[in-house]
This record gives sequence, C-alpha cells and structure tokens, in this order.
Amino acid sequence: MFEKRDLCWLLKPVSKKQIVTWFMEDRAPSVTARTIEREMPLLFDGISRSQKEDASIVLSLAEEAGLGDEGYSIDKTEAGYEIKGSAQKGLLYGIFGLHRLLVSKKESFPYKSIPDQNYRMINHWDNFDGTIERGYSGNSIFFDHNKFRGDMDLIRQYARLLASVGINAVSINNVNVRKYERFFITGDNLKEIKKIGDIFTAYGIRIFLAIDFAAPISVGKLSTADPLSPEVASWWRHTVEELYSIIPDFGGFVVKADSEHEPGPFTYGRSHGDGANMLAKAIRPFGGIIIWRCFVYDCTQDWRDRSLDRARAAYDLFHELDGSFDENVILQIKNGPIDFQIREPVSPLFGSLKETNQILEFQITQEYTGHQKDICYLVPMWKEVLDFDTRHGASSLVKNAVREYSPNQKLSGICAVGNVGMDRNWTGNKMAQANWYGYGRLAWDNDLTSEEIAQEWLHLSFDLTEDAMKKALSILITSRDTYEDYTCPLAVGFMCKPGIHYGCDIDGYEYDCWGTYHYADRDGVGRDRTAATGTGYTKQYSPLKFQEYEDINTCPDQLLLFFHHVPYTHVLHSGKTVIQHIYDTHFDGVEKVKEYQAKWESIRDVLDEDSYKNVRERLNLQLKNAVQWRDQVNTYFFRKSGIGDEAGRTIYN
Ligand code: BDP
Repeated sequence: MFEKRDLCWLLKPVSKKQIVTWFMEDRAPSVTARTIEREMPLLFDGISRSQKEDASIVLSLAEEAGLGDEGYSIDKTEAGYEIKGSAQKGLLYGIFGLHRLLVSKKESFPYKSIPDQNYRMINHWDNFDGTIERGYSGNSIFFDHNKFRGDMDLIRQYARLLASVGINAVSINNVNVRKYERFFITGDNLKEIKKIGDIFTAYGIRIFLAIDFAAPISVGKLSTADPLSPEVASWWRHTVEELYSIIPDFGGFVVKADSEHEPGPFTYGRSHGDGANMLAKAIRPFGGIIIWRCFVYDCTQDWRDRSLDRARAAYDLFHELDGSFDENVILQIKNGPIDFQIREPVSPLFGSLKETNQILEFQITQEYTGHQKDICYLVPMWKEVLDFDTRHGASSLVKNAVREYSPNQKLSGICAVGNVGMDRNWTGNKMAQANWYGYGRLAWDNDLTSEEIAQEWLHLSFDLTEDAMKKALSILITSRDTYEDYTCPLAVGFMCKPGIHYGCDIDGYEYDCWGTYHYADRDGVGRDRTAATGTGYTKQYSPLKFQEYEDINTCPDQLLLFFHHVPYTHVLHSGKTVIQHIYDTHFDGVEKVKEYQAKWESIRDVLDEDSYKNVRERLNLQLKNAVQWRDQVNTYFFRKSGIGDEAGRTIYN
C-alpha cells in the first residue's frame, strides 16, 4: 500500500456505492495486467474482483478499430462501466481515465480517448549526488549521495502518477552527464537501473539514460570518442549489448552534445549526423532509440564575435541535416530558439524539418518561470506552442508537424524536463503539481483547454466549493501572464540573475557571452533579428512567418523585442508606447499577485491545512519577487529613457 505523501490527483478514491466489484479476463496476465490488479482497489476504494455477471466495472481486451496500443473507450452499462482497450496498456490508461472522469465530475459516456502523440516523455535532470539541476522541490527521488536511493515504493508512486496522466517514457539522469553518471551504462549500476526500469515497465513507461558522448574515453579508457572510429563504434556496441542483456526493455539514450561544454562530434570535425547515427547503429539491434537534443550552441562564441545570434544556432545546424538521420534517431527540439523563457517565438525547426523523427521539448521545472516559488501555470504557454501555425505545408500546426513530418510517427511526440523531487508534495509549490499533471494531460490530448486541465487538477486535488473553484482557477489561468507582466517585457528574455535564474538582474547577462541580450540604451530596447538590418534570424521561418516577424508593423506585440530594436516611444498595436507598456505591466503584475494572496486567503476554509500554508508561504515569496522586478525594471527603463509614467505612479530612482 502506498504511503500518503501529500494530496495528489490519485489519492481520492472513487467511493460510489455502485462500484463494488470488477472483472478482467486475463488471457495472459502481463506486467500491465498485474498493475491493473494492484490499481483497481486503490482507485476505486477497496473494490474487489468478482464474476463478470456481478461486476460493475468490466475491463475487456477487445480489438477495436483505431484504439491502437494505448487508446481506450469507456461505456456506461446497466451494471456500471465497461472499459475497452486493444492492448493491456490501453486498459491501464482506461482505469485511470475512469477514475479521473468520476472524481473530476466529467461523466459523459461513451468516452473514447486515444493519445495524440506517441512519445510522451519526462526528462529528469537528476544527478547521482542527489541534487537536481534546476530542481526546486528537494533532492532526487532516484539518487542520494552517489548511491541509488532505493526507495522503490516512492518510485512506484511516481510511476503510477506518471501513467495516470499518460506518460510513457522517462529518462532518469541529467543531460549534463557528470562524473559518476557516466558509469550508469555499465556494471552494477545497470542492476539498479533495472530495478527502477521494472517498476516503470509495469506502468507502461520505458526508461532512458542520458549519456556522455565521450564515454568511450571517460568510461572505456579509449583515446578517442570519434564517432567514425571503428574502435569507438565497437565499444558502444559492446556497451549496449551488456546493457540490454540486463535491461531488455531499455528505451535508449538521450544525448546533449557540443553544447554548454558537453563533448560531442565537433571535437573530431564530425557532424551531429555522424554522432547520432553511430550510436543509433549500436542500439538498433535491440530496438533502442537515440534521442539527440537540438539545444546545441557555442556558449563562448560571443567572446569572439558579438554579432552572432544564439537564436539561430539550432536551425543553422540541424536544418541542413534533415533526412540524414538513421530511422531510430529522434531529434529533440526546445519549444523556442533560446531557452525556456516566459515568452519566446516558436523554434523555426518545427515545420521546416520534414524528414526527421522529432519530439518537442518543454520545461515543466520552473527554471526561468519562478522556481516553483512563484505560481506560473505553464499549460497556456504550451498550448500556444502546440497550436502555432508554422505555415509549412499541410501539417503546419506544431502539434501536427512533429508527428506528421516524422518519417516514423511512432518515434515522435513531446517531452519535458520534470519538476518533482523529495518534497512531500512532490513539486515544492503545491500549485506546481498542476504543471506536471497538465503536461501529461496535454501531451496525451493536445486539444484540451488550459481551463479544462486546471479544473480537472483542482477537482482531483481539493474539495472546493463552486466559488472557491472559480477563484483557484482564476489564479492558475492568469498566472503565466502575471509572471510575464512583472518580469521580462515583450519577449526580451533573460534579465534574471545569472546562474540561478531567479530574481531580477537586468544587465546580469548583458555584457557576458551567453547570447541573451536586451540591447537597452538611451534610445531604445530589443534585439534586431531581422534580415534587413539584424541577425537574419527571421529568415529561418517559412516565407509567411518571415514576413510577419520581419515587418515591425505586423510583428505581434508580445514578441516585439525578440525581433526588433525599437525606440521607447514606439507605439504598440495596443496603442501604448513601449515604455508605458513596461510601466503598466509591471505595476499590474504586482497588483495581481496581491489579488492572488487575497483569493487564497478567502478560500482557506475549504483547503487542507498543508496546501493552504504551502501556497500562502510561496505567494509571500512571489510578492517579494514581483515587487523587486517591478521596481528594478521600471527604474532601469526610466533612467535609460528619461520618460516618466503617464499615470504618475512612483518609480524609485
Ligand atoms: C538551460 C539550463 C541548463 C541546462 C540546459 C539544457 O540553464 O542548466 O543544462 O538548459 O537544456 O535551461 O541542457
């Protein structure tokens, strides 16, 4: 039985009187069937198995057109419910689905659900010492002081939460592979990884590892990691063979190469195609996958030439490699061209890559979006990305492009950097659970609305009155805009404290080498990325999007400073000048956080004590953060521009 960590969306069992028994015909009880056995009484309050005739939930494995391996349907019958799946995994998702529908009061049958994306993955950035890169919820659930933590119950709880929202792949270690993690692919470590993998497998989740591209040197003691060297290829073959002899259902490798000081094929004058394909060939006989990240840029280039543009890097490198990757390679592309900012345009690789398997990468952990101190519900941002029209061909929406333009659609989908840790409520800020839950739900069903998802999560997590539901929902739904309001205006990005990425430091990165500049001076602000006078980044889009972004008159306000350098007096489509927009949003942002505090206080009575206190404490931190951002940003731009606030509010100087 699972220890109760904190209210999570599976901890409310359905206790409808009519649900008393269940039935499943097990032709060949598989791992997933055993998981279903385990889950049914947990989800449906003590329910036990009985004869089909008396059963109120019947699970039938029946070939049904279009359901595929993972889809399911639920029908209401006289006796109760019938869940159908063409495979056991579908039934597993079906019981989680029924639980969700009943608890979140969305009963509407018949109900059918088939995932929109095939890969629905989470990347952990967990280190073996137990820390988590960009983790804000305590230490790793997998590792502790360079040992495997070994808390299998905890991992099982995690796996069931993941499966309940449809996640089917997880990589467990940091993409920046440090000293000890390099050895994950060998020896006794594999036995430990298998234990974790077995739990995941039971919940239909495949396990992946991030690897060090230079492992032939660091682990194998070879003199090179050149992907075209026969001894390197053979080292990887043997390593992979050993790995699969221990973990036969292992998913594959995630690779960050030639980026932020990680090693890669460039060291040997080879391309990323050479690097990825060499690994792909080694792992292919075992059914493994290479997930190769496109977050590749030279983080020292600006010391040599400030006119280069980091935003261009991924497209410049990978676009010309389209079609040259082996069939078991997937490219993993961050949603934007820079790095998970509160607002960025969509990466120009989407839609333009047409012959390469691809997955879209989001970040659930709130690195640049408030460290899970500030509430920032990210589903609205992710939806914008999925619904973005690249204007490339027939499947031009990002959600369709990643699938339809992947030669093997089974090897396409979405992944995201996870946000859980050892904190009792998993995510530090209770409200950040909504991002984790929401990510899974959205990756499965791309057409759910942000409101629907937030509402589901609130129903599953609390017992709210109608009024309290409205208030909590309004906090979540507006929180991304609020965070944007008090932080970086008009997609200018960064302006955060270097290194930690929380709190305001407007010039923190400005004169450094990281390629993330706002170019604010006495006349104006923003990076000119146009083809006419700037870095030419706009050219990476389809002709229609290029025109839209290139022309200052059609470029959306929200993205203005990402694409253009404009005077402070430039008038936005909204009718406001840029400087007035900066002042207004920053004053508003702080007021909104105060409203959140008042709303949270007003629903105190219907909240459990832990959640009430947890979010109250975080809201206090959020207010402090928002005030600091407001004052620094407003003062900074007042000093640069010399233009005051039309409304005459106080700007500290
Ligand atoms: C950036 C993080 C850095 C990660 C990197 C990545 O600051 O810690 O290693 O992304 O995606 O956002 O590899």
